[in-house]
Amino acid sequence: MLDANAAAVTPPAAIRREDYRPPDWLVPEIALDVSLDPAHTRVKARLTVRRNGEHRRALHLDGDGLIPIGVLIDGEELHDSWRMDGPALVIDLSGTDHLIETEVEISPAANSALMGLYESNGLLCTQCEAEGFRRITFFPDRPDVLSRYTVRMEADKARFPILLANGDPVDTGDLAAGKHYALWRDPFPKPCYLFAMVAGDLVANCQVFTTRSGRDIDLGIWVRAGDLPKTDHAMAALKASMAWDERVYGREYDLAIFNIVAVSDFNFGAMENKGLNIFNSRYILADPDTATDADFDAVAGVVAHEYFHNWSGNRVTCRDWFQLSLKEGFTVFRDQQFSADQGSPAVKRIEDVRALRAAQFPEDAGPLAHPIRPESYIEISNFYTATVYNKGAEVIRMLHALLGPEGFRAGTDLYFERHDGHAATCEDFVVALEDATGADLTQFRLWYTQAGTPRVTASLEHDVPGGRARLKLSQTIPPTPGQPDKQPMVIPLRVALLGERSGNPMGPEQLITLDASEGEVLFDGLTERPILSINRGFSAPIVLQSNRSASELAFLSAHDNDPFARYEAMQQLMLDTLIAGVAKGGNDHGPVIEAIRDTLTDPALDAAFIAEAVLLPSEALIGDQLAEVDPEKIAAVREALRADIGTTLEDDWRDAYARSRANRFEYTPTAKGARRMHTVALGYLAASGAQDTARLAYEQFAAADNMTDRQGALGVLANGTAAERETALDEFYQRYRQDPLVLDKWFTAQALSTRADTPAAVEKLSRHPDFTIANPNRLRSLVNAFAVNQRAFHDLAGGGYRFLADMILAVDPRNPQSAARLVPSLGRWRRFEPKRAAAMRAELERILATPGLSKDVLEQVSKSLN
Ligand code: B3K
Ligand code: ZN
Repeated sequence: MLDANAAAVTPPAAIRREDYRPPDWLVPEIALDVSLDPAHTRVKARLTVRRNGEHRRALHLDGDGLIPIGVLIDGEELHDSWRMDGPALVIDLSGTDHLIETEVEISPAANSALMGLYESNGLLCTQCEAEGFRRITFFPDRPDVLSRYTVRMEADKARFPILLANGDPVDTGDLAAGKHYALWRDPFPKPCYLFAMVAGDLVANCQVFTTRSGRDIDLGIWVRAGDLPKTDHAMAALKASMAWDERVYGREYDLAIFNIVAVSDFNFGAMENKGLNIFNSRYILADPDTATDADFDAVAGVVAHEYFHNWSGNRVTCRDWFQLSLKEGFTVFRDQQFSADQGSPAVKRIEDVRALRAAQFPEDAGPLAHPIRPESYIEISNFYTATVYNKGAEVIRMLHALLGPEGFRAGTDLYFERHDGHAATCEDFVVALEDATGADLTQFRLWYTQAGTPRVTASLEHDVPGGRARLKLSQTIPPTPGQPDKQPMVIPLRVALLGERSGNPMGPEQLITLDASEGEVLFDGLTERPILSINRGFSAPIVLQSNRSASELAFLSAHDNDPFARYEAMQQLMLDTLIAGVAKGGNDHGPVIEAIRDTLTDPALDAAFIAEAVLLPSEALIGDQLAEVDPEKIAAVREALRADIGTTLEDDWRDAYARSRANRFEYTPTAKGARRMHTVALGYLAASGAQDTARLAYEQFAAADNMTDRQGALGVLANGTAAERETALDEFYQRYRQDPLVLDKWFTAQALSTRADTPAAVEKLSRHPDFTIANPNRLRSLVNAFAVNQRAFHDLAGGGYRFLADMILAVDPRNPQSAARLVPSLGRWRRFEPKRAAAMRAELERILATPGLSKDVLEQVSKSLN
């Protein structure tokens, strides 16, 4: 029950997918004339509007916080013809075609929500997706209204020497009083969420990319002067993405110019505005001294993702926001394929699946579960989720598996051809795949409508003398909010049987499709006892329950010829061992330790893979397997296994540590693998309690010529109590205090610490002079990191829940999106043992009882309490 105060809060009405109606008015052309100034920016807009269909409805222009200074209808001030309806401007029009002119004044400097036009570090920039354009000017702010944009920008030349917008530059010139202007035109009709504008003192890394049809594209990555040396990696990734999209999807870039701007205050990773991507600087800036290998990978992945949106998102956009996964799921799949092609496909798949299990599976099992195409929302910003993005990508991956690479490519070709220049739906995408291949995807569509992670049970029975085996499969999909009953889904499972004696696969891998509640597959011609390898490559985003024993899992972890399946077998073996420890209080560490030893010493494996395979599942993932989470118990059981692995294999870890030491930084897959192994081995040495670990870690920290080794060592030290810990933290702080992206790492290392005093340390860090809730990266580096540190955040005596709720309440008035992103950590209260569950729920109720909450936080909190 909610308390009386909380119950009085009614969340704003939900918007429903089934209520979609085409726009009443189209806007074929828009001309903006923007006079930029941090405190007083004037925006004049000229819209040519056209009545869409036979109706008499007024023109409805969305606005958010805008006051019209002037409104002209076909050049005239017709005061009786327009009115404000809440934040929107409503205009009565008699004909089919009209010219509407409006003028407003906005203050980028006062915009702390970072939506619309805002100031970041002396720069003026925009973020319009999903509904930020209405904070700049009155407009039908919906993705199915596509317009040609002309943008004239005017600003003080000394302060804002660079003026950028979408499309092609048409004209520039000087004006009186130290001002100048730039005129940009974007020939491609686009929805307003793709509008962008940047003004500032920037320099560019400029290079040229020649497309396969021989067109030269001017590429520019714009940053503050000192950051230019850190842009080469992003530039290389951009060129690689452009070539990759031509080769793999047949997609060529269209404008003559492609610009990227890095900004320090940004609500998420980056934004695919047409011809002018705007990035959180953490996904552009990288050099070996300040960025880890993971950062380098993330830069390349996000640059590729935003670039790929030029086709999957911009040329073909979304009809409405329920279709978000049309562009996001598909584009995540595309960036995953790209990254796999650039490095190790197996390690990339492991990383992607780990991310899915860490972020999406809990979402699918909690109060905020929704299908990849949601049916309703209160605030669309809350639906940029792991479900829409990452599960969305898994759905596309299954289509790729079912249709095969050629069929899939024929389908995407048809999709791009058919819908180019239009706003499309997920249904359009599926229909294009069907039309191109003849496949029937009727039942597959359930992946778009049903939430929840399917549970698949697999058991193999065999009759070796008869040479036969029978694989029995069944599926259930747990209930999720609003969806108590589910229908069976189409689940593609890559399956192989391995011979226990030979260690070899018996026959080729098969793609088995389970599309009913139960299924059965027969194998014959077997010559030895078979061991089941299933959901290889994680062919379906499911939870697999199988009756495979510890020795079978250990066998697969050593012999499976699918590297991902080897990793999975090891993970399952570890999970089974850990869960037995939590549930029964006792477990046998032997099989895990032996399997790790075999992996560590297998000469056929590369270091990058080994380093992933030997890591234990996170505390959170262990909790996800249990009916009721007790974080202390989980941490204790996991620590005990870690210590045992560290101690029993100490010599192997020392060997691995010594073997993976590098002399000089190189950015190659082999060198990256070695660095990863180096820190993983150090971590296990620390877990063993070996006396010299702190010294080794500090030496690694001090001698490192790159951030991967330095941050790795700092992370290990941060968990301990040695004197070297404070020394390293101090040195790190002194060295990097001027570099915000690196200082974020300093906050995160402490927020992720396994030490008992972490809650108090985090509380103290939140009062550190370098901490600020105004910068989303800094907020995330401390607060989001703490909220995923299961043992620290859920330490009952630590006050973590109150701390997080206070943060949500402090951030919400300035930046609702940032605040709402903190809610799910508390929202999972039902998963925890009763004391913690009650304490978490009480904080949610306290938030809900606070007057003036944003729609963003209100939606997340009220759904979490339902
Ligand atoms: N499309 C943007 C995300 C916008 C988030 C708005 N709340 C970045 C991306 O997914 O590429
Ligand atoms: Zn995207």
